[in-house]
Amino acid sequence: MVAHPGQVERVWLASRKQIEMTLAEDLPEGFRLFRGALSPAGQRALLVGIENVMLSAPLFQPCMPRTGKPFSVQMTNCGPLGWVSDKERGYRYQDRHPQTALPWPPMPDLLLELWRNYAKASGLPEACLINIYPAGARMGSHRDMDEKEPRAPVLSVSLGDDAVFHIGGLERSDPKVRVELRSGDVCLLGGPSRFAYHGIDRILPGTSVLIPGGGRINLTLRRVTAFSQAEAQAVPEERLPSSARRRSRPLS
Ligand SMILES: O=C(O)CCC(=O)C(=O)O
Repeated sequence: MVAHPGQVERVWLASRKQIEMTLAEDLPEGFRLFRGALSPAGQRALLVGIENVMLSAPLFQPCMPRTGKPFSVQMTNCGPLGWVSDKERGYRYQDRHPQTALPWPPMPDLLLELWRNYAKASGLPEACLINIYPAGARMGSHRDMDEKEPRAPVLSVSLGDDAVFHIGGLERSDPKVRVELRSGDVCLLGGPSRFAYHGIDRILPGTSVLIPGGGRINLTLRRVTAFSQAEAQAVPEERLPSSARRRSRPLS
């Protein structure tokens, strides 16, 4: 049977009732974890979409600015912009793949659907950074600071093996909370947690059979440029810093 788009969507996205939403009190404000947001069929469909992206935007090995030390993850991107890093020019977004010089391929529709469902942000994401973690890879604690729109959250989707993720505060020395991210989980760094330190301590090999050969893929959807005036008007009240909250009537 060929499903029409509405049916496909219901199969791919777990229903709200199936999602175990973690709202533990010790999670930083604004950080949300939606366990199992993507059904097993949705995970397989997304994996196929990402494999297609990698055919036209091959994986590359980013390097630290200045030292040139290679990351332990490989990366690629989809969407209008992609995040890259190299020794000479450092962290940045650009509209071309660093090796092929071709534009990044478009984001699979399913990612945009997840953004609409969970980010609850105005505007669209402009970059999806794809991180590939073999067993033994990690990502050091860092803040996502290269984007120009603080009102947009970062939405993260996990596929494959479980990972130990940590998130802290705005200072590197702030206490950290650790959560296991599993295949199909979606999490959101928004509000006060948008610029919190976070990273991946380790991958737990053999915990998923989704990716042939094992390993983990993480996708982060990001808004890179500042909202247009119309997009800014549509930002939900809770995403505004308190100084910018709208008033119901103008002050006289
Ligand atoms: O792999 C993850 O879950 C985190 C990825 C991350 O921190 C990033 O891409 O900035």
